Amino acid sequence: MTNRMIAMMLAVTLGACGSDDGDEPMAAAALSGLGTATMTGTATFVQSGTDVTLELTLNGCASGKSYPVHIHQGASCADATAQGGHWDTARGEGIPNIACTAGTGSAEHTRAATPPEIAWSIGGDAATDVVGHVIVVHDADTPTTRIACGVIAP
Ligand SMILES: [Cu+2]
Repeated sequence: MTNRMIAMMLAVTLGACGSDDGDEPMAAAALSGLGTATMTGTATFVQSGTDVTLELTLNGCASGKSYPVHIHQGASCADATAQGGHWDTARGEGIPNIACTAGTGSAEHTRAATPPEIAWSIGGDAATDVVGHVIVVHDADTPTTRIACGVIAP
């Protein structure tokens, strides 16, 4: 293999995974516990084409438990009123539960552009934009109880 070939391969590799090329919108949320809950977590959203992929990690969860998580319509984690209900109902749902092992757990979910009723975007049309909503983790045993929350920001 010539040096020129190696240089070309390197350029292709760097181009494919470059994080500063500006064409992959990103957003994130730092989750913290609600009330007396001490759970923390991170949520990152990356848009690739029309697909938006969420990666969510929890720390301080109870091993063996499975935690429901949704995007709620509100813009604040201050209280349950600010969080509101599930964002556009079905649009905020469909994220897999987070299974907790050894105090930590993670989930990944990719949302496609179709069906449009549940599509996500990052900074796109207001109807689909995840930014400004909150991501909420519910108690594993009492799902009506909200135990962690984070505001999704660019
Ligand atoms: Cu919820």
